[in-house]
Parts: sequence; structure tokens; C-alpha cells
Amino acid sequence: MGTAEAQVAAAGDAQISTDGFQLVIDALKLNGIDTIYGLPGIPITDLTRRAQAEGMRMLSFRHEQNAGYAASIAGFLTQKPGICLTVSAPGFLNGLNALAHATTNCFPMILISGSSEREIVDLQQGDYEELDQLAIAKPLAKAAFRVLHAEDIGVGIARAIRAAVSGRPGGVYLDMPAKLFAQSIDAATAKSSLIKVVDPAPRQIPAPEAVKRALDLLKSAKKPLIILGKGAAYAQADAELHALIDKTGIPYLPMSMAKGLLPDTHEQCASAARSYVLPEADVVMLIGARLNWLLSHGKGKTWGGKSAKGWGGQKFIQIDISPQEADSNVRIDAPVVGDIGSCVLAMVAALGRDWPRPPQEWLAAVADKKKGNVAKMAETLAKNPSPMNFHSALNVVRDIVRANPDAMFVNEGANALDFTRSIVDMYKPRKRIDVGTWGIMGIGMGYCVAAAVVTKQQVIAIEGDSAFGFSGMEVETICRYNLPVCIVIMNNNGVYKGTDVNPTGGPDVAPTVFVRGARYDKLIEAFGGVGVYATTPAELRKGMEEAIRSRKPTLINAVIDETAGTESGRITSLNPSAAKKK
Ligand code: ADP
Ligand code: TPW
Ligand code: MG
Repeated sequence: MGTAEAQVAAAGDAQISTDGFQLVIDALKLNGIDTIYGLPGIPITDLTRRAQAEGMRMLSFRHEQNAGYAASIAGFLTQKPGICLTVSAPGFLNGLNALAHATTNCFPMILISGSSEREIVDLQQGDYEELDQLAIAKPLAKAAFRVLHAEDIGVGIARAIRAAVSGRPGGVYLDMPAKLFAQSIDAATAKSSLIKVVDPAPRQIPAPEAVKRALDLLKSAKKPLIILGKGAAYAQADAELHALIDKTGIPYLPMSMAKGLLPDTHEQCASAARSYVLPEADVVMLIGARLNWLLSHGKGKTWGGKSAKGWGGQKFIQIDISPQEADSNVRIDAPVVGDIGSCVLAMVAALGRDWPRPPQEWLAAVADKKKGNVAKMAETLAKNPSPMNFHSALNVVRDIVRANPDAMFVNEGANALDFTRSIVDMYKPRKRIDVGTWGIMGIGMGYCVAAAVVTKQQVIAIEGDSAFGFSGMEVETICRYNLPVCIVIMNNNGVYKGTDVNPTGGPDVAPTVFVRGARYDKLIEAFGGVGVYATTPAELRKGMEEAIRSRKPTLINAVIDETAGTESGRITSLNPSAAKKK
């Protein structure tokens, strides 16, 4: 089947018809979308086939959740909505988790699901895979639409694209009943119904008075701090951010997925002094970072507050595209609403030539704290205990990433996440992708597939053994598409650690414990990938170097001391039973 355009040209009149399947493909392609992450079945099997036949990259997964996560992170990396395609009811629900994840993380994504017949669903007459999907998706999506007629597909996809990428990005649901795909429509009408979205994410220029208010406050600071969040990474305003950091000389703290916006080794990077700078800073400028749990809501002990919810005394500037974000947790003294590129550009322009450097005492104090903490960490990393622990394994990963700064870096787990985030430096923007705002397990293999497909770079994934299990079957997908992915499983035999015991002495192991000494490396071998069993840092290094040299799908089972982790990793304080024990 050719494109609607070709059919019209061939017919010379409007008699030739096309169908809903074709229009979906044409509308996506017209808007520069060339990849679909999905899983076939009624009613979208032919859509997957025809998308491939029309030159789109149609990536088939083993579970919709992983396809959805892949689509969501493709959206983050490209600023175009990642497309996830699923079948009705159960397929839709499997994909829904990722849709909610995209909305929560401000990633642009469109979940397109086939659905059952409206007449039957609405009368609850028990159709095949009957479910009122639109109603269910609505509260979890930034927007949700249903298309009933082929001539509305162009509008439906245009609206979905705009909703996903404009303003604060998010997940959009597009409901497409089975009948829609088979509807025939004459090709000329079809063609003219398509919309190429003009300027889908318009720049949002900040008000000059907001910029001035922010800079006046920043100038008054004795101990200024900048916090970069994943919104800053998403915005792809790297040059503007560099200029701001350079010209102001202010120490900055990258949130997890903002690591590498400037190299973590940058002189002004305050990551190694995080617990010092948060309570000490007097003016904090947030750039694309929310004051949610990941920043202790901007108050309490982390910020130097006297009580759990006490204000630490900081003044806040917040640069964000969402006008509703300010004051969500604490007072924002200077909100700057706009897209980060435009806001930071306006600030840099207004800094002038004589912008004062922050007071030397502040810079020296931050540098001093950093030095102390870096030295302590270096000492720990230099140890080579047996069995291997998180630190000695991550010392290797840190070297490998330093030598391969273009590699994409996927990370999930508890200890496997927290230690990695603090030990492994990133050097370039948008390389680190991880559990995000919810701290979810399961993003791993979906992210690996999308990262490899979108960037064509080597992918390195550092996975807790539990975390890996949520998407482990997608190693088949990675092998099937022969993607350059090196998965390292930090195998400590369980969730947090492998040492819990069943207090009853019964035959079931404790709920956090897995099969001891599991050979995850054999799993990938089933699909033709390379499995490596590593019990020492040297073996891990050799395995990673070989994976990167060969670009073959590789899974390294890194055997970690099962006593090495702590409950909930770094977020023990959020765990009610752990708190009770204290
Ligand atoms: P982190 O988890 O890294 O702290 P968050 O996800 O909490 O980051 O915050 C990201 C913020 O960035 C959101 O409030 C979102 O509205 C904002 N944002 C996303 N894209 C842009 C953009 N292009 N310009 C400005 N703000 C943006
Ligand atoms: C979708 C709860 C948080 S961390 C974790 C779970 C199950 C696994 C930790 O074990 P892992 O890491 O990966 O082996 P390590 O190094 O500490 O041993 N379900 C979802 N998301 C979350 N966050 C959980 C459960 C959880
Ligand atoms: Mg584990």
C-alpha cells in the first residue's frame, strides 16, 4: 500500500480509497515520527506490519510496559513524543504504567491503544477485551482523546502531539477503536485531513520583570546555589546553561538525570558536598527541578530546618515552564515561567559584564567539603574486598564511563542505584537515564532499547538483580535487534541484600531473598547474546571492555557481597518499618 499521496497521484481523481491504518501511519510520518515501540495483536497487528512496510522502525517488545518505558524515554531524549502501540484492555493496561510514568516525569509520550467497539463497551455487553480505556487513561495522562472516524485521525494525532510536547511535557492517550482502522475513506479527503503540526512546542519567553526579580535576588546572595533538574536536560539548552554557570561562578547541584549537563568533574559541581550546600545555601535557583520528595520538599532537616517540615531560611528562584509549579512546597520568591532555553538566555543577557562572583568564603567552604568527601570516597573505592562489593565493582564502571563518555547509561535498583549515582561521574548531557520521579523498578531494558535505537551509541545498564527482573525478558528484544547494550547485574541475591531469613524457620525464604547464586548470565545466552560471570573487579572490567569493543548484546552477572546493601538504599527514612525500628 502506498501513501495516501501516491494513491491520489495515481488515481488522478478522488475515487481511490485508503483506510484508517494508513492514515495513522501517514499522520505520524508527516510529523517526523519514525519509530513505534509496541506489541502486536488484535486490532493493531496490521498497523505494526504496515508501519514497518512504510519504512518506520517498528520495535516489538515482550511486554507493553517495557515498550511504554522505551517510548517515554525516547520522548525525553528527542523532544518528540515517543509512540507506544498496544492492543486493547490488557495490553492497554500494561502500557498504562508507562503513560503515568511519562506524565509524572514530564516526558512527551503518546500511548496509542486499539480498543473494542464503543456500542458494546458502553452497553457493557462483554466484547472481546472490553474496557472503557479512555476513562481509565484520563486521570493518568496529560490529555486523552478518542478518534471515531478516519477523517479525524489527522486531528487526533496533531492534538496528541501538541498536548505531549507543549508546555510541561507529558503522556497522552489516544484511543482507537478497531473499526476505525478498517474504515475506508477516499484518498483525497484523507490527504487533506492530515495536519503537520506547526511549532508543536512554542518557545515561552519569560517576562522581563520576572528575570530582573530573579537576578536581583541572586545578586543579593552570600551563598548562592543552582540546582539543575531533568527539565534542564530535556530542554537541550546546554550552551545557555554552560554560559550561566560559567558567568555567575555559582556552585551547582545536578539532580540524577541532569548529571553530565556539565561534566560532574566541573569545578563548580557540588554533588560531593550535597549535604553541606543544601542547608547552607541562602538563595537557591531551581532550573527544571521540582521541590518534590527528591529534594525533601525544600524544607526540613535536609535544608537546615529545625523540624521535619521546618523552613531552612532559603529564598528560592524557580525556572519552570509550568506556571503552577511555584509554591507547591515552599514559597518561591522569584518564579520565572518560560522554557529553560529562553529563560536562561534572558538571564545570561541580563547578567552584564560586572556580575559579581559569589563570595570567596562560600566557594572555599564548598570546595573544602568536596575535597574531604572525594578523598574519603577514593579511599573506599581503592579497596578490593572479597567478595566484590558495590564500591569495588562501581570503581570499574566509573573508569569505563570516563573512557566512554558518549555511552548511554541506564540505572535502576536501590543500592545498585544510589551507589552508582554518587560514584559514577557523567560527562555529557542526557546520558544518564534512571528510575526518575517515582523511583520505579522496571525501566531498565525498555530504556536500553530506546537509548540504543535513538542515539545509536553504546548503552551501559547498571541493574540491581531485583530491578532487572521487572524487564528481564527484553534481553531477547535486545538480542533480536542486535543492540549494543551491556547490562551489568549487581547480583546480591535479592532486594537490598540477600541475607534476610524467614523468622518462622519455614521452607519459604524471606520476601526480599532470591535464588542464591542465580546465573543471570545464562539468560542472555539463550538468545545468542554474550553472558559473563564476574566475581572480581578485573573480570568485570574485562567483560565491560569486551562488550564495548564488540558492541554485542552482553549481560554481566557481577556477583556482589550479599551483605553489602542497606534497606531501601539511601531512602531508608521513607520506609515506615525501618523508621519504627529506630
Ligand atoms: P528532577 O527529578 O530532575 O528534579 P523534575 O522532574 O522534578 O526534575 O522537574 C522537571 C521540571 O522541569 C518540571 O517541573 C517541568 O515542568 C520542567 N520542564 C520540563 N521541560 C521544561 C522546559 N523545556 N522548560 C522549562 N521547564 C521545563
Ligand atoms: C514498580 C520497590 C524499590 S528498590 C527495589 C524494589 C523492589 C529493588 C531493590 O533491589 P535491587 O537493588 O534492584 O536488587 P539492590 O542493589 O538494593 O539489591 N515495584 C516497583 N517499583 C519499586 N520501587 C518497588 C517495587 C523497590
Ligand atoms: Mg539486589
